[in-house]
Amino acid sequence: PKTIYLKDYTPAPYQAAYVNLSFNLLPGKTIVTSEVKYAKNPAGVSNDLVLDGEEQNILSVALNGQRFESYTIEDGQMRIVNPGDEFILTIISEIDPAANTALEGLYQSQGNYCTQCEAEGFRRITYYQDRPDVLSVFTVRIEADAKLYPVLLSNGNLQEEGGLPDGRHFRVWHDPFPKPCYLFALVAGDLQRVADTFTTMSGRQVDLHIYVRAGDEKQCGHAMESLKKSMKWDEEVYGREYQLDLFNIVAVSDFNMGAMENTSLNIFNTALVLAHQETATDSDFMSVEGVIAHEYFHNWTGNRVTCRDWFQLSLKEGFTVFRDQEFSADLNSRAVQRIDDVNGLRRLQFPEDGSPLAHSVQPDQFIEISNFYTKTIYEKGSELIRMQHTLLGAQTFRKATDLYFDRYDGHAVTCDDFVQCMADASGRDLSQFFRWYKQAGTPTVQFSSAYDSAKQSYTLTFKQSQPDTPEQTNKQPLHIPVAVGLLDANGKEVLPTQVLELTAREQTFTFTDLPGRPVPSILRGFSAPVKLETDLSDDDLRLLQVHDSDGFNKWEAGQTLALRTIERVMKDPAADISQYVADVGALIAQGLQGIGDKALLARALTLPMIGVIAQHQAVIDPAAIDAARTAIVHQIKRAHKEALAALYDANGNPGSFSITPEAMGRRALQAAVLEILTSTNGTGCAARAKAHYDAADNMTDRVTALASLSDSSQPQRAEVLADFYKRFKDYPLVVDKWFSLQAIANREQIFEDLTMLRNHADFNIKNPNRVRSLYSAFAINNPVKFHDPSGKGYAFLRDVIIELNTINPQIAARMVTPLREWKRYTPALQALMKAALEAIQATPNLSGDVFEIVSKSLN
Ligand code: BAL
Ligand code: ZN
Repeated sequence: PKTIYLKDYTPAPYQAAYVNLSFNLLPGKTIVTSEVKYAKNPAGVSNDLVLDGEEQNILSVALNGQRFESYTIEDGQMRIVNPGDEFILTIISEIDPAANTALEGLYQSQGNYCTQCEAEGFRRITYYQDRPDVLSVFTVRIEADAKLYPVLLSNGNLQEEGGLPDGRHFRVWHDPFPKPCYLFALVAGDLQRVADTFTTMSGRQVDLHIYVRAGDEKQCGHAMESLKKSMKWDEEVYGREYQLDLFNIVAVSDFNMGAMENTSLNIFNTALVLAHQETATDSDFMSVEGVIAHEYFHNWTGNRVTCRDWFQLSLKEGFTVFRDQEFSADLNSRAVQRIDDVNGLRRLQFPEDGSPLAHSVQPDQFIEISNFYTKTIYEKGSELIRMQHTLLGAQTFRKATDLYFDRYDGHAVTCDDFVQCMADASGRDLSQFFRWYKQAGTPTVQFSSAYDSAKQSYTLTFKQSQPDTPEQTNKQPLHIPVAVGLLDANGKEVLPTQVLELTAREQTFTFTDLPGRPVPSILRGFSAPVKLETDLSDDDLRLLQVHDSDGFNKWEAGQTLALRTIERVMKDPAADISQYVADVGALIAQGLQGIGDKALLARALTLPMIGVIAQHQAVIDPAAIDAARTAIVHQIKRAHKEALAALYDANGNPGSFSITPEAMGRRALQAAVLEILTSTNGTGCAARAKAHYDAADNMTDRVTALASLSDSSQPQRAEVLADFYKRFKDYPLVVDKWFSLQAIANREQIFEDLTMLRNHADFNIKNPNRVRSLYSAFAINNPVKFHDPSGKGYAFLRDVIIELNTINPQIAARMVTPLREWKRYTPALQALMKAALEAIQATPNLSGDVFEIVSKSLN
């Protein structure tokens, strides 16, 4: 496999004035005719037209209407030497969507046709310059059997439609906005349409259509509402209006990603469209809202302004994640949103940043771009945008994004161009800030404080450091915004939030006129994606946990106390943790008095996950972390059983379902309390969890009950699982949950369970959702059994990666990631993880996708 470097970028040799595509969908094959008018790009450095193409049989090539054979094909590229300044190239080829299990290009999902072209799927449809800086106007004709495929869709507006002989029909779609081919989409199928409209800020009416399989229509309401809210939010917050008269969303069951932002024809994984109280959890509802928004927001951040090359992926993804996170924060609870986003970052991105696969937000090289749809590009990328928002302030940031859209609408640009707009609009020098894009690894910020009572002044000293990462050492200091507030000894805020800017390795800030030693609230709202090393005492943290006006830091103080307690118990299982247990009791008491937000209390009562705790360990031993964590939960239960039961009862189901933040907060609080109450897995626990299940009128409560039973050996576990399957066996997304809830069980029989699930009639290796529901759930969310000392967990994952390597290389490569941090584990686990990676590496015909992840992991 070949490495591609950012430094080698040169503009495309040819521009495409228009692209006319014609698809004839036939049984067993699809004939694709592509007619493209090319013109030499004045900025190009070569005279050769080089077209990417894979997995297709060329039937004919014509240049300006004349049969043409003077081309070469080598390594997936067609080369035509010096074809002229302007010409029309027509290529007719044959592809086989039914045989396409990689789910890239044109493929079939449950009989319907759909496409996935980002990043490099278009080359599996026709020969083309498959790169994002070639923008063109697409016209697409689709012809198919009218009965089997009544719905024929592509990007843009419907131009023509009609019947044809032999029960066939056709439609022609035209997208007037030039776009890169990765945004091309086609759908042909037997689908039902749910329709609504949105009136834009300039008064234009846009038709909104969601297409799903018959029977799923009643699960589309939430997605439609989310779409309308997204369109309005983008107008209000960014001044961005939708440009076409139609916006389509199509839901498909077989999809590698969550969703795809193809211009005016978003294609979604059903998991991120369908939502109904009986089949979707609160977290599913939130994901649907967030991802509908994310894909819609791409219309401006990604589509209207696109990426010059794939090294700039975070230009659109980081910015769009930031936009969807802020949208969700505005619609729901800002503090809860931030806590959940940061938890995700710490659990999934920080490990990536500390692994052999660490890469910068604007990487310098890759082998397979599909491996770079990572937490770093997306989530850390979003943090980079957030920091610029913090540094500039909301108003100037908006001025800068206006400038960005004005300057680059219709262009393919770079992360550097984006930051330059921030600099130009604010008049600030952001060259040091740009290091965030180039330096991989999670920085550490240490702080210490000193109070001078004579001078009534207080100093905060910060030191920043950057870890070495593959091919990057001796890194430069970063420009880090640290939001700080100060509280007095009674918890009263004496200094509201200020943003301190760290630019040197060590920096001191002085605050004056403080009659007493203050307690600092540092990194409010998690203002930078760093590991903060705090010298605050437990008493200071307790004060922040009760009084901080910043919701995130209030929670963070409690998590830091929990981490300290876990570390204490890991060192000494008999350690006295009564103070911590009493603190939790105070939180429960507050909850019983109805003080505070229930969603925040739920999060405060949840100890850090094993993956987050692991980030603080020099050598990771998941079983040891789990033992300490569980021992603490047991102590909390023992000390506060009655109060917890009362808190559980006080937050019972009121009988009318809604997804307001209050209702979700109540369910989350009951779930957090139930988790503690059922942690000992005895007969009383099982009875309590079963009662929760029996009383449930929604999927959130059912999943809460099942999660509480999953580690249990009591008979209720099997009863509830059987009932759940029987009720929902016709709902694939719920059957996914049934697989996951068993895969995450930390119980002795897990390996027999996994074998049973793998051999279950409902398991389907070709369906990414099902594969993830079993294998990712196990490898990511069952850390104790995945890292079982027998090595059985690693072997289970290894075998599916080898099997998927030829079926769906993208998904296979994704499955390797839980093994990549092998060097951080105990020597015995390291050896087993390494052996699993080596066995994968030794597989014949290893795909480029898997090769890249495995070989970098082993480096
Ligand atoms: N562009 C790939 C899917 C997404 O990030 O929206
Ligand atoms: Zn995206």
